[in-house]
Amino acid sequence: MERLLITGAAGNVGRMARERLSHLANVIRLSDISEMEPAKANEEVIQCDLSDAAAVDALVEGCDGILHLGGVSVERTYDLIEAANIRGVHNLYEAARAHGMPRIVFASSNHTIGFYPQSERLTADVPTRPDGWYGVSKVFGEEVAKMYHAKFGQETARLRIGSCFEKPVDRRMMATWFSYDDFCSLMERIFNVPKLGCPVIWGASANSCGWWDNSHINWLGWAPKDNSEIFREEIEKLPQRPSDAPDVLWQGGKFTSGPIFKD
Ligand code: NAI
Ligand code: 15L
Repeated sequence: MERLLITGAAGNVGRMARERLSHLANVIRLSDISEMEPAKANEEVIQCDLSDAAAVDALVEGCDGILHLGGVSVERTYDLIEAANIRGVHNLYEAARAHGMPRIVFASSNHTIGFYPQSERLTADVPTRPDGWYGVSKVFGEEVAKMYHAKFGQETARLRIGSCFEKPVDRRMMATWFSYDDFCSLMERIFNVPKLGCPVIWGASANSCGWWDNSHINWLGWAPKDNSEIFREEIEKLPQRPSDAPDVLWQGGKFTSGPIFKD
């Protein structure tokens, strides 16, 4: 690619992507509402609020790929979620439509299906069961991507990320962990495959106790390599959780029992 836009570049995954995915394009354009490290060689740094349509239009111009990580990433008030994840996604897709439809990776979340029990194994076509306003906003993003694909041919990887962190920190994350290496190898595939379409992709490593079936995207030629079992000993040292605790019952864990935030 000539120019890859990474939104949410000041965040957890964004900082990792900035470090590890610079080879994907000649220029990496980094954006966030928060301050970022100054631009290094081959980088552009542009502070931008995703809810500002004109700013997002200018941000997307000249990009031939977008890794859309920006937005509210946990449960918050409806207003905060609406600005970043609803209006923000609208602005991004409209900007993409105006500027040549660069391929998009939309960072969706397991909280689109949080109210499935941990005892179930899911394929990508199960109906969504969001576990809060955050999860609902990610369902919205996935549906916007689907609509823009059907209507205009806009390509998007609707990436339902489990838990993309250095390592799992609790028992639930043994199933949901998505290693940084596996995340990066997936980005390499998505941005290099000749035809992508608009698939839902489960963003998880090859965890032995995982819940999600990615066999529908075998054609992509991507297979995760890491397995959370290497952390099993460490995780088993943690105190046992009650069998009726939300993080033991539901795939979305604690998000399922969280409050509706009001300021
Ligand atoms: P994060 O919260 O660390 O990063 C998100 C970034 O978006 C932040 O730097 C924030 O300043 C920025 N942002 C928030 N509102 C904005 C706005 N109105 N305009 C512009 N930028 C705004 O989240 P993280 O962990 O890096 O996740 C990245 C993406 O992946 C998020 O969209 C999140 O929902 C999604 N995701 C992440 C998972 C994970 O395990 N890390 C799991 C599932 C989904
Ligand atoms: C998410 O969607 C969040 O962005 C992340 O912070 C984690 O909470 C993750 O899901 C998870 O479910 O572990």
